[in-house]
Amino acid sequence: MANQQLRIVVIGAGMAGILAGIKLREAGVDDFVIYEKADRVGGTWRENTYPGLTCDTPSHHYTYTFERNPGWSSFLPPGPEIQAYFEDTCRKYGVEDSIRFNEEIESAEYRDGRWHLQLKSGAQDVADAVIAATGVLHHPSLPDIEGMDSFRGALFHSSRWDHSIPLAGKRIGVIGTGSTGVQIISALAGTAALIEHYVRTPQWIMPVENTPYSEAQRSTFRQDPAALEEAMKTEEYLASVNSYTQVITRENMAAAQFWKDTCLQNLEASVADPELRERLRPDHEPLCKRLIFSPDYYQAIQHPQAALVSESIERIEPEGIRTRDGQLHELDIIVLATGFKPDQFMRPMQITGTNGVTLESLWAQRPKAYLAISMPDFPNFFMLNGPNGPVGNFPLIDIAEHQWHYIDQLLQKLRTAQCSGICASAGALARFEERRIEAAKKTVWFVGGCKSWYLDAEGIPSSWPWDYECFVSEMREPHWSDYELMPAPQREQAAHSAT
Ligand code: N01
Repeated sequence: MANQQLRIVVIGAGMAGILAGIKLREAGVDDFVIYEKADRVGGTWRENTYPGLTCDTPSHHYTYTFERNPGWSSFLPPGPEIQAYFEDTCRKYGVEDSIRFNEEIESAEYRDGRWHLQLKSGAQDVADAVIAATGVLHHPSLPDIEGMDSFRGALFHSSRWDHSIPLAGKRIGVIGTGSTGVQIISALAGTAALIEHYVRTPQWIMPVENTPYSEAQRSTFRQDPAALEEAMKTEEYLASVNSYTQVITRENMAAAQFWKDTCLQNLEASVADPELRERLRPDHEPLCKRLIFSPDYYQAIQHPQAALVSESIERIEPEGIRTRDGQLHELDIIVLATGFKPDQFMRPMQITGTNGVTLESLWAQRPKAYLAISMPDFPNFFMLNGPNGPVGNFPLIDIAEHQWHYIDQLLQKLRTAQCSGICASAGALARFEERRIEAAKKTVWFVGGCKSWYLDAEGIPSSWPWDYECFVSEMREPHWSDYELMPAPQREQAAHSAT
């Protein structure tokens, strides 16, 4: 079948956008561009620069499968090393030349069989297909605390860290007990004159050894990629992901007990003061919120210059935080480690599909996409890490690679001119949503009854509610009967670069 040259636009140059660039290049697609609103690649790893930033996926598993990194300094990869890895990989695979930095897409409209894109800079582009790789947890969620504007010191969200402010000798308050807040406390205890952790909901903390890799190990990994793969096998990471998922889907209560016992032992063995221990003890089921992996949080919070504040926040005043018991906690810096809005995806872009259907109307109730990838009325618009994917469950790079394998098969239909447009049918999305919501209501995120970023506005968990095998199997090959194919048009191939 004839191979049709497609013009493809990728949105975002984070982990998933870079992957798309590498894979498009590998497939011989030359006519593509990646629009990136910032001035550098890296997505979440570019935006988050807070002290202690670390990924809790073992470092050797936090790479593309085709580009391992023998040089990680430790078992858990530090944020700056991850950022450097993406920058290096992007350069190595020649993707950087295809990225237009400081270009934000304002709107995308499907008209006359193609996507018409309007950029904030005033430039325009026209594409046969769009790949949205815009990330998930990137729009900061700011708390609604009275008096926040009145604070005289520095106040910022964890993903907008102000590095112009020295930390040594300062009194710092950190609000939030997710992975971010815990990592910041661990990094700053002992550096700051005082670090206070404002904990509304104590979290389960899974112990993890963050062992450094020696120069000898790194050298072995460099010289012998098989040794690296072998070392990865011994980490049994996939088994751990499977066990974790079985707790989420509540298929294996023995696994749930294992995770709970391990976290409990960590608490009992690490925190000496019984009163502090009780204030750190969670009252919800483990994994109901995103589990926290930390080698040193309990040690950090017991540092003489650290304090756990369990009293809830009344308001923020010019001098600091006033808690409900009337106490004023005088502070120089307040960090809002209060998480992200998980329902934004490529918004605030205005996206309009066929027959004037807008993304806002499709997502009026909640963000949704067939298998997290495709939406009816949005032909040739595909998402990496779109809504209802396994974000927070499985390693994100692995997810994106599987999703690319799937998307590539959809693109292949276009490349071989079997159709001019392809998207999931309305029926397929409705059936998928029904199945997904039914499964979501059986997960620990729902049954456990706690509040977390996994839940949508109606309290339904939004992440993939099935196990890893199910995800991998769904990504192997599209069920073509779930797709609508628009007939291939007889149209001229024009040159379509941004103007
Ligand atoms: O955010 P979160 P995060 N007053 O939403 C609290 C990924 N990540 O940035 O639980 C007081 O988890 C809120 O309290 P509560 C990872 O997937 C990964 O930490 O609602 N507190 C909660 O404690 C993670 O799950 C890595 O009672 C308020 C916290 O803020 C996701 O990002 C590293 C409040 C928000 O926790 C998000 O993590 C870092 C208020 N008004 C992050 N409002 C890796 O290692 C909110 N809170 C890969």
